[in-house]
Amino acid sequence: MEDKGCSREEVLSFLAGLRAEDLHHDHILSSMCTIPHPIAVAVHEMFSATNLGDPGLYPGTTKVEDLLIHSLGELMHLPDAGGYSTSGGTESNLQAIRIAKKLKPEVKNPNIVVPASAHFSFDKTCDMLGLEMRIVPYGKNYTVDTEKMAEMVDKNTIAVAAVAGTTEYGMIDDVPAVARIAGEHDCFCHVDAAFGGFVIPFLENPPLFDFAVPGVDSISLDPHKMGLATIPCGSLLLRDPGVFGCLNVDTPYLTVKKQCTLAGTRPGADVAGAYAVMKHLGREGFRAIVAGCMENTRRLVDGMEACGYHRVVDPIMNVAAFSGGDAPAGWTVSHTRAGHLRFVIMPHVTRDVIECFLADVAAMQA
Ligand code: 0PR
Repeated sequence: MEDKGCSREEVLSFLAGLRAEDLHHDHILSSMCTIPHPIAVAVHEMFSATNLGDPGLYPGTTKVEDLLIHSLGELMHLPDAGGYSTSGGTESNLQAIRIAKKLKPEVKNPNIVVPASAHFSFDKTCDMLGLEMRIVPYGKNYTVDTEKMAEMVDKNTIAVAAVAGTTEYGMIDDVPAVARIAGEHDCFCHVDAAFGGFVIPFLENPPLFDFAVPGVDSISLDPHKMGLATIPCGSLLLRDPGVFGCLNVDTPYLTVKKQCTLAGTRPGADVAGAYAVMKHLGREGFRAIVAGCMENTRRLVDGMEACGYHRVVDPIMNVAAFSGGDAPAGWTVSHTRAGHLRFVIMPHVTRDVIECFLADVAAMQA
């Protein structure tokens, strides 16, 4: 930091230059984040000075968090679910598994059993909590093989997880079967719907994946992905709100005396923005957005197959993966661990963007 500051114009212009080096959203075809809804941006600014870590100072913002959690609970078929807003799916998954561990203090060598699709946040979680991570291979359609999962669970298993909207292929595990396994072994059942939570409820014939499934204990659900909120808004929802108490630490000098969250200081800005988007769009608005993303996903699949690529699975969400070639230069597309070309058709990936991309694919092959 210099001794003497710069003018506002100078600072803004310097930073605008660096921001201009970022890739443009209309060429990013593999991100699970998107351009936030304008109402989220406006509300983010309105709440920029708020800290949910000391709720007594911000009773209004705390009510907004409660409203957001209630809306998310409703979306997951349990309006009375407990929850709090996290810094994204990683924190939600970590906290869910921390709870599972606290609930089984008698297990000396704990393990968790997760699908091969599990996001790398589970690796971090196991490292931090000293857990063995047992990875269940894929069954059909890149979903977890639940028969194998049942064989891998034992008396030291503290939790099993299912993914509803896998990061690489957008698939949905058989959550009722995973919850049954958890029930039979008396362990915790966590559903990672960080991405799918804002997609699956708005599909035409959604499978059961949330608290409507008996035995699901917790859900990760990220407004900062398909919820069009500002980064880093995530959430962890619990069927039994009282269970959060097992994470409590004493916070004697704050306005509340106990805290179960991972972060101390927590933003209210993204949280209020997330609630604003849900209130503004309603289910109808989200249905329209998801329908648009699905239509664009189908167009991409048809266009890619016309160019000789092959879909790896039939997309059921707005994620598509292909074998048979690479992407043309200038586009950001990622690869799955198995080497498939992977697309996430977020709202910023419009029909025009897809047509432009497909034209480049055709030109590359000509
Ligand atoms: N669970 C699932 C199913 C996820 O897909 C992700 C992230 C997480 C948990 C972790 O969420 P946070 O990143 O919020 O902690 N999935 C994306 C991924 O790893 C995140 C992402 C988004 C990565 C945009 C890159 C990017 O440009 O691909």
